[in-house]
Amino acid sequence: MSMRLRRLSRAATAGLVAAAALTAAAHSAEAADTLGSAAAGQGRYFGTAVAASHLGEADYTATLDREFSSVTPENEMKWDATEPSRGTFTFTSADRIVDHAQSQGMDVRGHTLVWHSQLPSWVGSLGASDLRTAMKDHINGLMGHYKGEIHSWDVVNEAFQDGGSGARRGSPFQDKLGDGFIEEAFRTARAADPAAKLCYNDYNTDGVNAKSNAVYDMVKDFKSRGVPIDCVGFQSHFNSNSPVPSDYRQNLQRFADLGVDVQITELDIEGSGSAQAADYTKVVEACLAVDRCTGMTVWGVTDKYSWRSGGTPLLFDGTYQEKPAYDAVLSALGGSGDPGDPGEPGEPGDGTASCTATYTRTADWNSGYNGQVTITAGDEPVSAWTVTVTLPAQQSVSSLWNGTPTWSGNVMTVKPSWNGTLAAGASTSFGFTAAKNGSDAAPAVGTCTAS
Ligand code: G2I
Repeated sequence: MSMRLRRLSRAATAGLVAAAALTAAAHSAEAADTLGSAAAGQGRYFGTAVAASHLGEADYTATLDREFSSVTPENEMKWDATEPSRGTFTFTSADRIVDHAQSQGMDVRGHTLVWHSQLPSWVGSLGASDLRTAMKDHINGLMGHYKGEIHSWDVVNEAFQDGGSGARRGSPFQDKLGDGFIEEAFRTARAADPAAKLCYNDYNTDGVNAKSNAVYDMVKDFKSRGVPIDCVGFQSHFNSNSPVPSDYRQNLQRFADLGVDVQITELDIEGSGSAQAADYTKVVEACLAVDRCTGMTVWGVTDKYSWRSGGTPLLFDGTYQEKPAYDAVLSALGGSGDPGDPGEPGEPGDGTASCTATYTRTADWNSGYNGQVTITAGDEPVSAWTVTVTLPAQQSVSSLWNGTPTWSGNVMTVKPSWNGTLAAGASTSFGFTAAKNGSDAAPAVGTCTAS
């Protein structure tokens, strides 16, 4: 399995991150902070689980791009999605998410390499020696493909049982390879991508209890023996049966004190209104109180696509409206939801046109792809816009529609053809066909300027 060619050079990545920071700064000067920019002010990321199938929905993608600084593919990197039959890897859906995240300067969490669930049946039918080889091949296949592109990997997920025993959960890995499979997975992962943080991830480990004690003992043992582990993920799926524990912060802290980062990896809290908002506040405050709590991820953008949609557990409702929980999280992060005084400089109504640009790949084939850049006007009408798109050096554009390009090296500057005039908040887009010429990397979309 060869590493994917789309990997951005460090310089290009730094440029993207700088562009994203500029966008965030420009945005906060104009109106309210976002979750991502407010969390960045606290030295944290604020992420969400993303499903590739929703990226074509404009409101979904606009909310994602505006608010979040990190993404976790919800299902697309799991074993059944990536290696449905032995040795045959499929990355199409996961690549869509990674490409999108990179086009927005977002980090990516990898989820997950070794897990008993969403495991294709062929894995369960292997004998011990074959299973060990297959597990290592799977780790190498995924981590190799995304080498240098993943901030943190959930190397092993949910390997402990619920209940009071603190025992390991039965799985093909546990049953055939014994406790040592976790250590083998982490050692393999470190070699596969030394730049990625390696996490153990689980649920019902959010407070101090028998299960979290068992994970704690494992991490302590790993640290004492030099088994490579960098972080522990606390999924944090809460509802009335499993409320935010009163010792949440204390539990995060004791893990951090072992010398690992802690991350809140799949946060959702069923409920609504001020009660839900108060629970979200507790979680954010707990993370901010622990120096090594490096970031938070909510398990979805909108209630309507949540795995627990009936419990409305997320920050945006089914029509992408901000819920009281959103305001609570933003405020706990030190952000401001205050839209300011209309008409004041830097606020809506000040007469300054602005725009944002987002990129998606709309079609993909062996030798080429179609890209689309969507331009959205800010709080004022726009009469003209300009967007720069930097193509990877090898690629070339064979046609472009609904825009007028000029070229300088591999940078194309695109202005409107017929579609310069936009009402406040309205969108238009241009499209192009590119030849890959050996590079499948995503282009970088620069800042949108408007007049
Ligand atoms: O169960 C909640 C999460 C617990 N921790 C690990 C996470 O990976 C897990 O995520 C959920 C996804 O949110 C669901 O979307 O994992 C589920 C599977 O264990 C995901 O559900 C599956 C459905 O069961 C499948 O029927 C469906 O085909 O999602 C698949 C893709 O939509």
